[in-house]
Amino acid sequence: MEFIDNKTIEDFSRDGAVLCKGMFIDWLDKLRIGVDKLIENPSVRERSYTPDDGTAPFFQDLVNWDRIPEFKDFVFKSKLGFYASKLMKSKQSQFFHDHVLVKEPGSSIVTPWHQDKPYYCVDGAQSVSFWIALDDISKEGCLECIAGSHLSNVLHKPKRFNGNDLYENDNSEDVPDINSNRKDYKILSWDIKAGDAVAFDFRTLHGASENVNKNSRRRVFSARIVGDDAVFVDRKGKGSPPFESVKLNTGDKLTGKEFPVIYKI
Ligand SMILES: O=C(O)CCC(=O)C(=O)O
Repeated sequence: MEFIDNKTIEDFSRDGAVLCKGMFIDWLDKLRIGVDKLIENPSVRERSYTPDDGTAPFFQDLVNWDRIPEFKDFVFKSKLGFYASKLMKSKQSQFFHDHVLVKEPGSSIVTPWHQDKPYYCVDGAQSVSFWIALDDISKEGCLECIAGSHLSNVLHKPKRFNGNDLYENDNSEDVPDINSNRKDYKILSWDIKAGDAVAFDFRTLHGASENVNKNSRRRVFSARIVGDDAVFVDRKGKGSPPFESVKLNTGDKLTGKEFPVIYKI
């Protein structure tokens, strides 16, 4: 099946987000096994939140592709890099990182509106995250993306999902109060089936509700990829994820074993 046609590429360029139906359905079992292994044995980067209201936790962990074989297989053996190249209009795809987000049944933790780029040590206009659903997710519980927000040239202040600032002395603009003014925005969201992916640009404003489903988990594997124009940027803080082993300077081409090339024309 052809998952990315010209319309998908146009929609992604214009809106900064597009739904790719069934794109990774063949990888569901593997990714689910990988998530189970990760929860059993999380990394030092795990950042989970337990709500005060007694509802279930929100598990998060990042950069585990190199130690969870199922994730490594997915990154190198699936068509992830090929799809990313098409969407980014890039000759090559470089893996940036993986991010697992599991909202357990009924978890009340909301993902606040944010852009990913200000968290990251990478600059460039060619980027895509595939937010891959490992469970069916109704539209009310789906990732929401603001159409066109990737083109605004504004990078909003990154915060931890608990509201704490990511960087000290960060004077950048706060994310606007989107929820109080939802009618002013074109908000994209979808009814999602397990195996669907939402592809979105690192600059796109996005967020997600609590797990509206009391009976099922909301497991997501997010795969982040950059294109030909990716360069390292030092944002003067640890960033998220932190890449402590990377010793590049601002403006250097993003290279190193941390960021493998996974597709090249
Ligand atoms: O799944 C979520 O709750 C948020 C996902 C997200 O922010 C991301 O993948 O960048």
